[in-house]
Amino acid sequence: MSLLSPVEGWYYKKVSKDEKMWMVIALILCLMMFVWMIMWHVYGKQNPSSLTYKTSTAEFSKLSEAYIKNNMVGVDKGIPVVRPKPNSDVFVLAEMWRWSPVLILQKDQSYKLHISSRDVLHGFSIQPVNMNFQVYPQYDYVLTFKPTETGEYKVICNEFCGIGHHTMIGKIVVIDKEEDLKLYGYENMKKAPDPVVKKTNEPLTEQEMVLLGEQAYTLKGCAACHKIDGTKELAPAWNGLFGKSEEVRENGKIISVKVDEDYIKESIKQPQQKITVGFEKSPMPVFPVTDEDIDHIIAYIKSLSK
Ligand code: HEC
Ligand SMILES: [Cu+2]
Repeated sequence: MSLLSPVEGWYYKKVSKDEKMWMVIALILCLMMFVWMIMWHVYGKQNPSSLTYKTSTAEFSKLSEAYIKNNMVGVDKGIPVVRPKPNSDVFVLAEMWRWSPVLILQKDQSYKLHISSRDVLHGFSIQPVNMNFQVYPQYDYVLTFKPTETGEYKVICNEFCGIGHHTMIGKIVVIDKEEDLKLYGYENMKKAPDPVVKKTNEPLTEQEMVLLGEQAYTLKGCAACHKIDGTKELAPAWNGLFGKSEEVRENGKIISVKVDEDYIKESIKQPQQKITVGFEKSPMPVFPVTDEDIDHIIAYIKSLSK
């Protein structure tokens, strides 16, 4: 019971005319907006035309890697560049911390983008047009996409995904004519490493090993963190790495090691064993690379220290 009991029958009091009018107006507004929710879906082109399939990270990685390897026309700062054919299926892989590949698309042509993540949740956000799609691991999100204006669009990640989140900036370039490539600096792109065809029984030459290593660096995602220009924001740089002594933390103690084949192998297979000083807070995840890949990568890292 409250201290003062309300006057008997207060709720029977008649609603005033003004109040009634506002209630009716509010009701009409609510109904109008309700109807528009449905109309926008049909007329407003608000909802993306998309399908979603279940996949696995391993399967999607394999598909996208094979797709990129076969369609690569160049490399832009360690990220493969692909120029898909109109109406084709295009694979886009999100991973800590990059979008791969860079896409060169033709204006007014349709493409079927398959987008998925290799690790955690990312957000595929095309700027400045502000189109946003969530990218989950284990789901293949199929987005039918038709660019209608030329230009260079940034793909940023709008789900916080770790220490390198802010560096996760991809690129979609939409061109109309062949000359447009010049506007974006793609007219003489760095050529994709030549695919090396193994001759029977003959061991690969050093040069071929280095090429395959560079290809693995680009395709397997190492380039997302490891740079070859000396910058080491997210991970140790690979240039000048081979043969140098480095401070690492092993079982809590700081020791000095020489970077050689064995150390590189161990760093890739058991990244947590010896953690490079300065990167203790974000050690490297384990990547699915084969022993063969590792040999190629070692050859590539060696070639960057000559
Ligand atoms: C998500 C970021 C990230 C990616 C992607 C990544 N690394 Fe690393 N890597 C690191 C960090 C951070 C370190 C240093 C800390 C440590 O030792 O774990 C490191 C260390 C290394 C080292 C030892 C270098 C040194 O100076 O001690 C090697 C070799 C290496 N990574 C190879 C690779 C290879 C090969 C790939 C691709 C298959 C790769 N990394 C992908 C983050 C990354
Ligand atoms: Cu992200």
